[in-house]
Amino acid sequence: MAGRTIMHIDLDSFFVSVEQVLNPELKGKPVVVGGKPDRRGVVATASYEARAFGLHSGMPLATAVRLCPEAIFIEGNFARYREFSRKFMAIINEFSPSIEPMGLDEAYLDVTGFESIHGSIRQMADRMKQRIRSELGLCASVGIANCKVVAKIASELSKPDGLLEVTPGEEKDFLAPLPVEKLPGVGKQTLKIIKGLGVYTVGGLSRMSPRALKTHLGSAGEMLYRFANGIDDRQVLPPGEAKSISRESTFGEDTRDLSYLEATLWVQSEKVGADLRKKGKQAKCVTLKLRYADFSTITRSRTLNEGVDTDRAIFETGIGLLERALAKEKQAVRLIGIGVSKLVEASRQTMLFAPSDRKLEELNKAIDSIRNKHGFDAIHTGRVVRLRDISFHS
Ligand code: TTP
Ligand code: MG
Repeated sequence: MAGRTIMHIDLDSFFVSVEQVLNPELKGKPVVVGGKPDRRGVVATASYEARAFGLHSGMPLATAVRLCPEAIFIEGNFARYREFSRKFMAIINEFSPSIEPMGLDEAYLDVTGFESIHGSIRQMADRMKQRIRSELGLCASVGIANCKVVAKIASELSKPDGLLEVTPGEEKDFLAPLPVEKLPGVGKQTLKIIKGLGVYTVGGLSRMSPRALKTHLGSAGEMLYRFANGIDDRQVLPPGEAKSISRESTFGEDTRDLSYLEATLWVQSEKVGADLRKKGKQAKCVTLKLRYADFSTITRSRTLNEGVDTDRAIFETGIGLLERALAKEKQAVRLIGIGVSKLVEASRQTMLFAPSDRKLEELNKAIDSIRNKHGFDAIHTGRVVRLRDISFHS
């Protein structure tokens, strides 16, 4: 995926900064949001003045007050943070319609080609930072790179009030000296395993063989290998452009009754199919999820040559996967779910449908329109009689 430009933007000490805007007396002081220090609980965030004393998110409040007794402790007001977050997202959304918000105070933007509007991507980032400062009173840090993972690390390293651009081609050199825990996805457990291999830097990780990483870390190992080498094909996905649609249900009692499992799968397929058609998409992959009585969980996927969006196609693919899975496993099932992914735009005009498929499509449309008007339960197809006691959650 050559030639993309990705921006990652993240507000500095977000909760605390909002408090400082609302009460300017707090500016320039060590401030902690998370609760009063006589309470149990942890630091949600600390101002950079407080971080100088070693305070950080997740630290017990009792420790924070010991390290920095003069810090001002605030309970916090989540509704206010949400309001600032909404305005922040609205500002960056004016710069690009294609943003992917991550939590309250950060977002990715695909800004490929935007230099023609702003002179350079750096200038674009400067303008965004200025607007956020003048309209919200908040400071943002920005990372610019050819992929998400490098852009995110760049914004983090540039903090506070930073702007760091990684020149295309220099991703690996930029990452190499960093400690491995800077890579997203490296939690405590993973870090322990990686250090056990004698690897401490991202550069060290990038020189491992991908096979060895897979052996020690499973599929996460493959991802970390790519990240360590500055390779990350993940797209910027605006909300609503979901990558997958799924439904799952947990049974009141574990079961191996095939007709019961099938009936559940049918209702789920109808819901997934309806969502898919509402979005105008078709799916090229169907995934079945099963959790057994001992809580072990498996997923089984089938990739299809053509995109599908009928309930029947989703259901039948799911049943095939179910039968194969149950043939290998004797335990009862406690959870079943079905999902679709690899979504593509529905392109009916160019597809040749067998007459029976076209009938199915019409049937689905008719059922969708009844349910849009009167709710999902307004109409039931034959398979759901036995399902009254299952509660669905998506
Ligand atoms: P972050 O962006 O991780 O942290 P931050 O904005 O406070 O500081 P900076 O980006 O400059 O390093 O998280 C955003 C907000 O999310 C943060 O202000 C408070 C909240 N948060 C928690 O409540 N608990 C946590 O463990 C973390 C990491 C964040
Ligand atoms: Mg932040």
